[in-house]
Amino acid sequence: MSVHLVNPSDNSFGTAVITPRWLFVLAAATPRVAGDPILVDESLEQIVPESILPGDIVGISVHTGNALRGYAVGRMARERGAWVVYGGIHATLFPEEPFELGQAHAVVKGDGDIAWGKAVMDFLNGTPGRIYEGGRIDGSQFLIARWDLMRADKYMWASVQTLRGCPKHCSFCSVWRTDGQEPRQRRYQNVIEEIVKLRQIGFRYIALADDNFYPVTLTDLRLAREQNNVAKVEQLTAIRTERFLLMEEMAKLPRDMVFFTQITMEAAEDVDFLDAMRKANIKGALVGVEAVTPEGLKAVFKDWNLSGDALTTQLRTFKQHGVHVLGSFIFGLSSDRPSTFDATVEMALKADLTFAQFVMMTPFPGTVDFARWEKEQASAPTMVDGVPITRYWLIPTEVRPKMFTPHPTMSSDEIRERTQKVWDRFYNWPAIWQRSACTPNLRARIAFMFLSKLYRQMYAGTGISTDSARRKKSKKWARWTASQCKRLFQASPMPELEAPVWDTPFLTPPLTRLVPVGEGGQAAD
Ligand code: B12
Ligand code: SF4
Repeated sequence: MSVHLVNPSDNSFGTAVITPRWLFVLAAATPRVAGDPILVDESLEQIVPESILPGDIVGISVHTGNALRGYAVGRMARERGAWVVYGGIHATLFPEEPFELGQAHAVVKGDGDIAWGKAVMDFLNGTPGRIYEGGRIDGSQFLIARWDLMRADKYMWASVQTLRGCPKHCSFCSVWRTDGQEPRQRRYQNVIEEIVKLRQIGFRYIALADDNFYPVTLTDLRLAREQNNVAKVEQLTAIRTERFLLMEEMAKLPRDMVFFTQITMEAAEDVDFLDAMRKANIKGALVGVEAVTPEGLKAVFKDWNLSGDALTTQLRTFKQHGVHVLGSFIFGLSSDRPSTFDATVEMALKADLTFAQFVMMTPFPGTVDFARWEKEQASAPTMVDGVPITRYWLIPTEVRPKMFTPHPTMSSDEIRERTQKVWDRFYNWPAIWQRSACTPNLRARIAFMFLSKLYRQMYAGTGISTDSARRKKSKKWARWTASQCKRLFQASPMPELEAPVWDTPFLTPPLTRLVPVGEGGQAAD
């Protein structure tokens, strides 16, 4: 009997940019009695059906974008006699769907760090459950991933999580609903130990796969103080202190390490935090700008973001403190007009952003936007290929519309074309050349230019283009560039690197006691 963990994807590139962290975390959660799991990342290559034998256990992770492929993998696995278990954000939000369409035996909702071990043991003991409630576990229980099972030559960046959850409540985002508004922070010692393991095997580029690396703002603290809410002040201060402790330890890691994370714009008001990030080698962050107008920000419940000149100044502050910004913008908001596209790209260029992404409004399940849209569609649902549009992830990709919610003044073709032009303008060669001046030498400058083009192809060329010839060409180009870029990220292993010896008594979370494992079974390292 073998355990397989499958990350489904229709697009296999042979190389991937970032490791899908869940694979390596669930590998750590797999009871030892079941042996080392076989990890299949379909963004590298498709699963080989013959590798699955009767009695095997197949764990499949689905987010909304890959659910259809995930269900195909599950049906195939069940036909071959395996036990099929689903998990991930989409299965958490729609736990019945994998039973209806993916031949599931069971679904794990929420965090898998503990629940997966229980599910595997139940299947091994012949007493399978149907729904496992993984819940939202405490940060101290997050597992250290099994990086020893990774094919290190296949990825450019590894991913380590330092916290889950986000106190904000943006209308297009499901994180605050699924992962909670209470930041669940991991012990910094665990984070450092994991990073050290990655550097030992030759990874120096690491994405901190957090929802929001800056969970406590100066405004939060001020308001709690003004309200004389002592407990709140203490709680916020503890979270903030732990952030700084983590960054202090990161600053002691080899200087060639490069970290990237996701953060809210308010961090620009907290220069101590930005300086600590720079010292910790967190060289870049995705900042959700979303919209450049006050109306657009209001529409996405993000009116705490700035607009106009104040926005440009705030974004520039990151770079002034050594943190490059990947600005993220959304097009297709009801307040957008044709002029919004030019205004956005002009602001992105003026604000000195190192990278930018321009995504089209997508109502993801679990969000306020989705709930509103589903309600609107309830009485007379639009159907595509026999599927209600509010279940768009079940529409075959060839006929799936690129935009789902109608815009009051622009057609979706117009929005798509204008979005494409914005990408073209931000990533034209002269603009990239100018931005590449931030690199230390010519070699790095050329690498920067290739990376910019790769990013543009991976995110824009394939996603928003309707022309299939153009899509095919950009995929081919992206695949070639990805294989070239991979080399830029490889570093010599440092097997001699040691994790710090902690001054304060520190215990690895008592995982073996938390996971109900069978005889001889163990949850993690
Ligand atoms: C880091 C990250 C990225 C990174 C890295 C992606 C990668 N290769 O891993 C980047 C920046 C590249 C990215 C891109 C995108 N992302 Co993203 N991303 C995240 C983020 C912040 C963390 C993911 C992560 O690594 N978590 C750490 C692991 C350990 O947690 P986990 O995946 O949740 O897995 C746990 C449980 O879910 C469960 N579990 C998961 N799978 C399984 C399987 C089984 C069998 C079991 C038992 C349990 C189980 O157990 C795990 C451990 O507890 C999440 C937010 C979030 N809170 O999930 C968004 C998130 C997943 N992303 C999202 C989106 C929309 C995207 C993009 C489409 C954005 C865009 N417009 O381009 C792209 C799509 C990329 C793609 N094709 O997959 C949405 C997905 C919404 C949805 N309903 O599907 C999320 C939830 C954020 C949001 N704003 O709502 N993303
Ligand atoms: S978009 Fe970012 S800031 Fe908004 S709720 Fe989601 S994770 Fe938090």
